[in-house]
Amino acid sequence: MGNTIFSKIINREIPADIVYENENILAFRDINPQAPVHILIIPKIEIPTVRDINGKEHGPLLGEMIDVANELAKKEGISENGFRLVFNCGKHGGQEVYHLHMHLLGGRQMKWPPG
Ligand code: DGP
Repeated sequence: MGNTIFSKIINREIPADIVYENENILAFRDINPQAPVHILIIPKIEIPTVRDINGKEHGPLLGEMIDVANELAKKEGISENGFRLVFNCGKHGGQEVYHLHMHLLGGRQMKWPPG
């Protein structure tokens, strides 16, 4: 089961710096960090993109992903100054890995608009 590099991380087939895990969610540090704190929060079930999300079905899971982001932001000391949560979706969204993931970025001033 699992076609992406993130499935391999979930299955411990390749290593990652895992910072959080429960039965539904895994969080680990991005291999190519774009900020002092850059963590990827992923569901363990395979959902390729935001396009595949159905609010009714996946709402609780997405809520849990945000709870994890808030918990990790506090733990990493970036909650008070703020942070950014990003889902890249598809080609124009800049998505590289087709296993749903939320980027938690913080520890520096973010710019807008994004590149
Ligand atoms: P996106 O462009 O939204 O699909 O972001 C994918 C992110 O995944 C990108 O920031 C780099 C990260 N990444 C890719 N491969 C690995 C890996 O093997 N390990 C870790 N920790 N991160 C990875």
